[in-house]
Formats: sequence, C-alpha cells, structure tokens
Amino acid sequence: AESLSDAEHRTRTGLDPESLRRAVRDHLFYFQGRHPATASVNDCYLAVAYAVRDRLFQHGVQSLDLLLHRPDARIVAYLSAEFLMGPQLAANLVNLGILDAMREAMTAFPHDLDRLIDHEEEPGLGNGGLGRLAACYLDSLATLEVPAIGYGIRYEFGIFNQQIRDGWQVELTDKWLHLGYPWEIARPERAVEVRFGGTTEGYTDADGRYRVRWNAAEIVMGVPHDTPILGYRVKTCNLLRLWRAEAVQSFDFASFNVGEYGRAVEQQVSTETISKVLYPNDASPQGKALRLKQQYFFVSCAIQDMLRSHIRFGGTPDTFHHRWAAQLNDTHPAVAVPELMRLLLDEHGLEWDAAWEVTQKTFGYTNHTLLPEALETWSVDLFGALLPRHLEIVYEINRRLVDGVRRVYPGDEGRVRRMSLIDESGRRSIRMAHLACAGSHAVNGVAALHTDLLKTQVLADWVAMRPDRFHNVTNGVTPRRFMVVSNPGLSGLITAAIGDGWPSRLEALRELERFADDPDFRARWRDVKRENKQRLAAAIEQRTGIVVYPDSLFDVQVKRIHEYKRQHLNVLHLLTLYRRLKADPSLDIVPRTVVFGGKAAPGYFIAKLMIKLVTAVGALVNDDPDVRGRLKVVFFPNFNVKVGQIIYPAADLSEQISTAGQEASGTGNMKFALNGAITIGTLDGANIEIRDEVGPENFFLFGLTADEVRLRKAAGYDPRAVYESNPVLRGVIDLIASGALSPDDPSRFRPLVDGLLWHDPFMVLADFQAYVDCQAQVDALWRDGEAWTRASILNVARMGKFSSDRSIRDYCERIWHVEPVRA
Ligand code: Z15
Repeated sequence: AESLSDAEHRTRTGLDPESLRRAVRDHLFYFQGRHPATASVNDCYLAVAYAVRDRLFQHGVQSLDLLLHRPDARIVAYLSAEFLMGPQLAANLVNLGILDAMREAMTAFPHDLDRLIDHEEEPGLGNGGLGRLAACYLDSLATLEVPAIGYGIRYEFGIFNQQIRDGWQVELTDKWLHLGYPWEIARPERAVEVRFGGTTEGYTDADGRYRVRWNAAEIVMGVPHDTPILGYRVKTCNLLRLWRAEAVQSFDFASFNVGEYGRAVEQQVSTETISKVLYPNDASPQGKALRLKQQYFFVSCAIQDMLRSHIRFGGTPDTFHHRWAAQLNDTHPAVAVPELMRLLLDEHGLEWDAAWEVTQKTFGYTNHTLLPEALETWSVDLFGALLPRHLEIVYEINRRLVDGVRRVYPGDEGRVRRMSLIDESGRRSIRMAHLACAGSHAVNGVAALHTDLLKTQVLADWVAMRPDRFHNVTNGVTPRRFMVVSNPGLSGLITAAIGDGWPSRLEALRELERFADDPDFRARWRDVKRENKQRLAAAIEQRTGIVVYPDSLFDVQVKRIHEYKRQHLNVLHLLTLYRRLKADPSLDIVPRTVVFGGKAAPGYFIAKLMIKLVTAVGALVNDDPDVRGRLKVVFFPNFNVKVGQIIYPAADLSEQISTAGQEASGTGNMKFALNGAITIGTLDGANIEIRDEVGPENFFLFGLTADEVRLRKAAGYDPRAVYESNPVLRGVIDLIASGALSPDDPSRFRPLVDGLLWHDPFMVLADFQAYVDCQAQVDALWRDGEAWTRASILNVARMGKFSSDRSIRDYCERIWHVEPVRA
C-alpha cells in the first residue's frame, strides 16, 4: 500500500515516474553522451544519481533561501574528521519518497534500479562507529529540520578495501572516486587559505594595542565539496562540506626561479598529500605530523567558512555563537578552540575575554572513548613547529586555567598537574581532551555508563570544577538507512501492522508489542528473516565460497577488530562447540552459522592475527565430516556500510561482548536489535540501556560488570589460574597452542595464547565460562521457535529510544539550544 506522503510526493513536479524517466534520459544524452539502449550499468547509475541530485539541490536551495531570511536561526556545525556516509542512492530515494517511482521509471532502461543500487560504491571516509555516527546525525538533523553543516575532509583514499588472502587481511587502496562521484559539487569559488609553520611576531597596531602577527611558511588552499543531505520526507536539505587540499597557484611558482619547476611541483604534491588518505586507526591515534596537518586543515577551513558567512549576513565577530553551534566529534577537531581564538583575536581584533566567551559558547565536545591509549596528545614541539601561534594561545588558555584551579584549590599542585593542558611527564605534550573541555560549554559521553565513568574517572577533576557542563547523550542510529533502506521486508511488515509513521517517530514501534503473540504475525516475521538470511547466504557463498544454511542460527559479530571487543572470546566458544562435536559426533546441537566481519588497523598485529585465527577455525570446522555442516564459521571480507546493510537484517544473534567499561557505546548493537536480532552481551556501553528497554528476559546477559572488572584487576587478576582450573577452557586454549589450526606454522597463534595466559587485560578468560553458559541459554531459546520470534518482535518494538532522531533532539535541547526551521 502506498502511503499518503508517497502520493503527495509523486504529484509534485519532477517526482513522478514519467518526469524521472525523462530526467534520466536527458542526463544520459546531454551529460554523458550516451544512448539509453547502449548505456552501461555505470552510465545508468550516474544518470540516475544526477537526476536525484538535481532534486536534492532544488530542496537545498530552498533551505538556504529560508535560512537567509532567518538571521536569528542558529546553525549546527558538526566538526568531524570522519563521515562514513555509505551508499547514497537508495537512501536519497527513500528520503525523497520516490523509491517506487524511480523503480518504475527505470523499466525503460537496460538496467533496473536494484542493479544500479547494487553497483554503487560507498565513500569510506571513516573507520567505524565514530564516522558512521556522524553520518546518522546528519540524516537526523535534516529530518528534524534543523539547519546544519557537516565539516570534514574529502580524503582521496578512504578506509582501505580489505581482501582476505590465505586467511590474512590484505589492504588495498580505496579508489572511491575512480568512476566519478555524482553526489557532490565542488565549490572552487569558496576556497579558503590555510597556513602552516613559520614564526609569530608582536607589533603595536594603529590604536596602540599589542597584537600578534603570524608569518607562516606554507599556504594551502582548501576547496569545499558539497554533498546535499535531505531529511526524510521534509523539505530541509543540509550540507556535508568536505575540504580538499590544493596548492596555491601563485604562491609556490612565484617563489621559485626559472628552472625550478620540478621543485615547485614537488611542493604542490606535498601540499596535496594533506587530504590524500584517511588514517586507518580506530580509537588509537597516530602521532604523525600529517595527521595534525589534516586536523588543522579542515578545522581552519570550517571556522573561516563559518565566520565568513556570519559576517556576510550581517553578524559581528562577538555574536558568532548566536549563529553557530559547533560540535567537536572527539578531540580530532579540538584545534578549533585555539583557531577560533586566533581568528577573533588576531584577525578581528577582539580582546581575550570577549573572544574566550564567544569560543566557549560556540563549542561542545563529545568524548567517544575511555581507552587511555586513545586519548589524543600532540607533542609540544611538533605542535609548535606547525602551529606556532596556536601554541601561544594554548599556553595562555592554560595559564588562565591553572590560575583558576589554584584559586579554587590552593596548594593542590597534584590537581594542577592533572588538569593542565600540558602533560609535563616525559616529552611535553598537549592533552587534546583537556583543550576540548576547556574550550566548550558542554561535554558529553555517548551512553549512560560511559558518561558515568567519564565523570568519575577520566574527567573527574573537570567535573569537580564545572559539574553543570557534563551531559550524557546516548547514541542512536538512523532507522531510514538501517531499517527502511536495508530491510524492506521487515519495514513493509511493520508498516502493514502499525502504519507508516514509525521511521520518523520510532517510539511508535511499541505498537508492535500487541502483535508479539499473534501466530500469523510471528510466521510472517520469520518469513522475512528467512528471506534476509537467504540473501546473506548467497552473498557469503559468492564472496567466500562457503555454503551456509539459512535454517541455522545466524550468530554475528561485525565491528572493527580490537582486543577489547573480544572477537577471540567468540572464537573460544566456537572451539568449545567444535570439541564437543568431535568428542560426540551424534550430539544434538543447535546448528549455527557464525559470521565475523571487520577491519584491523594495518599496524595492529594481534588484530590481524585474530582474523587469521577466525579463518583458520573456519578451515578446520566447515568441512569436517564429524561436524556435518552444523557449525559454519565465516569471515565476511571488507565489512563496510554496504555490507552491513546485508548483514544486520539477516542476524538472529548479535554479539556485543566487549569487556565491561571499554566500549563507550557501540552502535552496531542498535542496528542489530532494530532488525530483530537478540543480543548476547555484557553490561557495557549502550548494551545496558538496550537491555533496560527490551527487558532482561529478551537479552542474553553475561560477564563481569565494569566495577567487577576494576576490582578483579585491583586484586591481582591471574588468567593462568582461570586456565588451570577450567578443563573446557584448557582444552580450547591447548588446541590453539598445539598448532592444529596452523600446521604450516605451529607457533603462529602463540602471541595470542601468551597474551591471554599471561596478561589478558580484557578479561577474556575471566568471562569465558559465563559466556559459554549464556550461549547454552541461547540454544535453549532457539529450540523454541515461537518464543524466539516473540523475543525478536519485542526487541524491535522496544528499540524506539535508539533512533538518532532522539539523540539529535537531546543535543538540540541540552547542548546546542537550536530549533527547527520549518519550510
Ligand atoms: C571510534 O569509532 C569510537 C571512539 C573513538 O575514540 C574513536 Cl577514535 C573512534 C567509537 C566507540 O569505540 C564506540 O563505542 C562508539 O559507539 C562510537 O565511537 C560512536 O560514539
């Protein structure tokens, strides 16, 4: 059944099938010089994409027009080094409300719409959760009709493509631009200049005031590339504005003599490396100069762009924060604090106190991790060499901060040392989280537990001084992409039951509760899941050659590979099942397909070894005649947004098994549960809130709590003792250590085994038995198909809280103080 808003959209000019067909044909003819009859898949894809983009920008121009007449409206600037946008075509068609109309339009062309959607490559401009969260938030901001711009870097090469060769991860360059990227428009006329290096000098201005001039050594141009972000069935169209670094034409060439053309070009190449490649580390920063250059590059472009537009529309520097609410997505853009200070002080002549007030009122800071190794610091030497003026400003911020601490806590020099922006132990370095806290009016964590731990541990001193600045905003995900686009079967079933309002009012899913006991509804629910599993099974066979059975329990763990996420705990369970089957091949076990996916940072040896371990276990069990297909282990290569859209809808069991206290929130946990998977998980991150919502009886809980982890460590945790006392655990560890999984290199997995036996910082062995026992409860529920389906329905019905619309409403009310601007 077609919804009212669909019908309404179709009657608008340009959105009916006939107009769409004409638009696609025109793009093929006039833009690409192709005849429809001979157009390739890529030709057709580009033509459809351009036809859709035209309609997005039409909304975008209207949104901008509206904003120009509303100089009082506050605009959100979401500053993020990563935006993991995923494929754009289907999501835009859904938000425009013309998915069916376009499908009909495309019947006149040699390639149907679903073929084109499948053909699309995604821009992988992010590593994982943090970058994908930014993309979900852009979707929700537009859907809630809040004017917003996402500012970031247009990396030429995004996150590497992962191939699995001989069971190992191999990284290939991601050339996402190679066939043309139709969703963006370059805006060379809006380029800005960014400077690096050199020296500063003091001088007295015409009014006799002391001022500072920065004589930079290098100038780079930032060229914005805009992608329109349309909300779901609204007229608001926001922007993602990504900056590409280019050489300044006149600068280098003028400074070189005739005959030095080669050196001039070298300089150009070096300049353009700034936006060349995304650093592939998730939650473990690389202290490389180029990374700091990237951060400052996009932040400076963004703040200059914001200031320029504010002033163009009649604002003054001292009212900057009335127009802009800027959010720092982790500390990667934290250099925005001294950059805004510099512009206000040096370029616009504000006094320190006035500039500092504007700055603090402008920024909010979101922390995404407690892992000590992930908290960014920059060596003072490196920072000062690249950004000499910013270092002076950081010192002055710190001087005033430290004065304040001493005033409130006289004699407490320990506290001064802990809170300082400068870490003086060892090589002097700038603590970017402290800089972000100092420069923001609001600091938030991303799930209730995470915020608690932030407040009681990592930032306790800051909370003591400014308790009212700390907030929690639990993460959310967009139900448009992660339900409507990726799970049309389930979405159709839900809409048939409760109407079509739920994608933008996700709490409405609760109306599904009354269908949880309806046998007919349950049967249709199972049919949808089965179809999704068949689709995944086909993709698995196509990409790995492994045949899996859709009737088995699909047990899935997809996320970055990291020791704290404990993919190896999952593996220990698999080997436990395997050993049981080997001991008694006639054992009656629940058939399982265990799917892993995720990228390892290229320099993270143990994470790469974990991938090899998973594939080695697959090689051992998948074709073992004693197993008889009852256990299949798959590593699905190159996990990204597009692959996720196939995997989440097909999962029965969602693995969220991080060591309690380590995963700030997690967002995959939400995507799975929204698609009817039941979670097996620890009391970590947003798992806790998911369990509170869906009910403890519909969630498989196991493992130590964050407090227990802390106490156990303090008491002297001895993993070796756990190993000695548990024969099942000993069996699987010994199996790995024996070399049976790696006959060509028997000691291959020694580093993993030794890490577990002698250190085990993530308490894998401590949680092993609880996990295995909990998996037995999973089996028991699975054997009662009706009870499982009921729990699956109730999970979806009670997940409304985890829409990113709710998260964005929280940010708007508590942090940004912004309101929708309605057309
Ligand atoms: C990243 O993806 C996350 C945290 C980080 O500090 C960095 Cl650098 C990257 C993740 C968290 O690990 C995850 O728990 C959270 O859900 C996500 O950010 C979004 O908040």
